[in-house]
Amino acid sequence: MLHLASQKIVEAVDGAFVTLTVACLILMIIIMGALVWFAFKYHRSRHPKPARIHGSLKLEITWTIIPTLIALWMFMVGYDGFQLIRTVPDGAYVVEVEGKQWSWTFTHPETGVTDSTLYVPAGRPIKCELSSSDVLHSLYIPAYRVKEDCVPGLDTYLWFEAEVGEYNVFCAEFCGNDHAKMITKLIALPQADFDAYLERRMKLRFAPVTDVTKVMDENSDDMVGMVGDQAAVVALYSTYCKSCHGANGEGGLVEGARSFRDDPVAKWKRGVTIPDIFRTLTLGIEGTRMAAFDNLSAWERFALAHYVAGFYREGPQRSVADQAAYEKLVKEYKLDEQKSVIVHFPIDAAIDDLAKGP
Ligand code: HEC
Ligand SMILES: [Cu+2]
Repeated sequence: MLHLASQKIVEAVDGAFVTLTVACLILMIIIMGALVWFAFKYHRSRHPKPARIHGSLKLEITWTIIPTLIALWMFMVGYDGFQLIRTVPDGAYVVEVEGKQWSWTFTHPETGVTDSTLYVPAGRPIKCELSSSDVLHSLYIPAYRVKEDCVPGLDTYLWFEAEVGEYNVFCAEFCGNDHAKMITKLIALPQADFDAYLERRMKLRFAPVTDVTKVMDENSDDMVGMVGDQAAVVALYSTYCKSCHGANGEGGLVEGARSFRDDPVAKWKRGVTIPDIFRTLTLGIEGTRMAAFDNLSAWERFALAHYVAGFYREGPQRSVADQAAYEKLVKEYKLDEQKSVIVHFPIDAAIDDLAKGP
């Protein structure tokens, strides 16, 4: 086992937990024991005439001082660990974490890479800077015994250090509908693999959208029309869309959430071509719970648009239709002229376009 700086946190938290549980157990035995013993000893059959007691200074001082000392000792037991948890070691790798109904976004500020899975370099302190764009959330990584609230308008943080491996990440703020669904993974990689991960993500993020067709064509043996890495797309969908639209696009998990299996022509507000869905994802639908997903890269939105369209369109004609829709998207937004940074997607043009109506 690696020697991790944050192993001390694990030991302190577990130590405090066990110590306090044992202390409470002992106190419970003493108190409940006395209760039962007195009930027996002073039962009316044995002790028919109750005594009137008017205070006892000695006793009162004793039962004030002893519990105060116990409480102070409990504070010290917790405080040791608390200090470790609050003190981030120098040179920690920073990840920005945003909680949003109902998913996590992890941003690596040096590279601008964002992901819904928390990738970190192993064996190095990681500082998570927490924020929330709507309600309270709480980032919880049980394996490393760290948990901290994300509070809108307040900067909070936590730190840990991970061994190579995969761990659960939860939202522990159980005061609303779907925090329990904000489940993702912490994946700690050796530094070299982590660097490769960042590079891969940067390529995706800053790739011109036209590169996606290449990926599409290369992988198109049988799976014509699916964009890039299907597992990645499914993971994106599970993270950002499933909680409202359902694992199979059946919809209805929150009120009004569109079923992607509906007859599209009759029911969809914004139309069902890839550019239509792409626009829905970029702008959201005002006044509904369908938010803008402009925190996702254009590639991610594009891939999701394909995936969503795939729920109602099956068969080989799909690729043809998608190809045509894709050409339209590229033309409409001049995506082929955009050398790299997709974040500069011409959103104004899209808004003007929408204002014109269907
Ligand atoms: C918080 C719940 C929620 C989440 C998460 C969510 N949606 Fe929606 N979505 C809705 C609701 C509600 C509507 C219906 C809005 C309306 O038209 O009234 C909708 C509508 C849509 C529509 C149809 C728009 C139209 O033309 O009628 C598409 C496409 C869509 N969502 C895609 C997605 C994708 C892709 C994701 C994941 C990136 C996603 N949604 C995440 C709630 C959600
Ligand atoms: Cu939450």
